[in-house]
Amino acid sequence: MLTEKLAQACPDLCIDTDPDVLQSHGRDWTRFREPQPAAVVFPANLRQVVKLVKAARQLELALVPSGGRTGLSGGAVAAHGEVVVAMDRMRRVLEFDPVDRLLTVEAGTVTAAVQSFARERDLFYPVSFAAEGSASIGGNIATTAGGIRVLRYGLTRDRVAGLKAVDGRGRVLELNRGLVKNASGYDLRHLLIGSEGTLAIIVEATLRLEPTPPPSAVLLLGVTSMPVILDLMAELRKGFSLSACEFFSAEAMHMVCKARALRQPMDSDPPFYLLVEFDLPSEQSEALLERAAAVLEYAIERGWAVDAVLAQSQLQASELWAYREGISEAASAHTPYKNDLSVRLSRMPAFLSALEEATRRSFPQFQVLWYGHVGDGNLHMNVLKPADLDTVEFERMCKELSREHYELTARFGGSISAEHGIGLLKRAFLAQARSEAEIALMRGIKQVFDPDGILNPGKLL
Ligand code: 2HG
Ligand code: ZN
Repeated sequence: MLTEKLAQACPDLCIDTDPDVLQSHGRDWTRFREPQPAAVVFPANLRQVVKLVKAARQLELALVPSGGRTGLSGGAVAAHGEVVVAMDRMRRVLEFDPVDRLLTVEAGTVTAAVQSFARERDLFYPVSFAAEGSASIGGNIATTAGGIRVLRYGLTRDRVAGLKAVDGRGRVLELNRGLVKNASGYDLRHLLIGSEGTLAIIVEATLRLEPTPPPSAVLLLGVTSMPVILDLMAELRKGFSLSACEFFSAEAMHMVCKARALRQPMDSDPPFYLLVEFDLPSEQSEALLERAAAVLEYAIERGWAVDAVLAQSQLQASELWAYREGISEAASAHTPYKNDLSVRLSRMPAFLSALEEATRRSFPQFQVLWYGHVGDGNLHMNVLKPADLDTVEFERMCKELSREHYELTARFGGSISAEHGIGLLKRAFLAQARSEAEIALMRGIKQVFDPDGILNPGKLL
């Protein structure tokens, strides 16, 4: 048996073949593929990862790197007898330097643990999203996770100052080493970021922390249509320093309220909601709150908004955030087919209505939840499975619909994955998103890093 040979080659590596562990670690949050790994291994350090990769190369074993398994594109799914490389035992903080504001952690470190570490030292790790309590830094880097604060702080890509990783030949790469400036040739760090475990196994990351932001307020606006969201945003950007800007539809609000037994925040039931977070430093708070009231009055006069709720305390703010952050989990009961699209902000309303029209025309029976990070042009379009439809048939229909959606995405100059990655589920559509020349280059790069194709085969490319 291959796993026995692996155990012989890596005697101090923890190898698990318990059926429950194969189930739990062989998948991510997607539910369209059944996990079927041969084994799950839990390396404890860099040396073990190197040994594992070298052994896998000899034994022709495919390796699937796995972090918090919260992915939404099947990037960490092992459905074909692969060996899952779970980073659960590699969660140490390795180094922190307050002068550089750099934190080096092992790849399995949970995102929320990085946030807490920073907070305890009066610093701030800005990458934040609903799954941050389980998602790992290695996984965040593999997909260049975005989340709710991209508007101000950028993506995970913008936080990574250094990487240590093991390529498909078992070579250790130490990339960029925390430098700000480094013009010494190709920046391989950026090739690994977003490569979904297909080029190397990320073992350590050096992350850039930020100063603690000033106090903030959260404003939830009930708005009358998608296009006016952009008008409202433009108006708000004139007078406020925004750190987040999210939108969601009434259907998404209804679903969260039902799933979490929450009351709707407004008496009215507007078709869309816009949630913004803005700095509210105490010395300016009175003036800023007056300004917020004036913007709201203006928005209501113009017919853009119908109502608003303002949260100033931490507790109130988290109550408003719960409406947005609960959507993905609430939708999961409906086996959603997820689309993670992005376009330039200015094109978002026309793009959304084109997607809506295509869906209505081809599959009028499908209900769609619309939500996303409107501040950075990222639209999460969740198509919900009708209760009486078989999952396999639903996926087939959604893939058919995706062809239309991705044609529209190309026409609007957008991307078929903003922050969740291509993984297994979107692989068939890569050619609709990237040119032949780009894909040929990607294949060439893959060949250089992983000549035997043992790292996450079948994902992305
Ligand atoms: C979010 O923004 C996540 O809530 C998940 O990226 C989106 O589940 C989704 O489609
Ligand atoms: Zn998102």
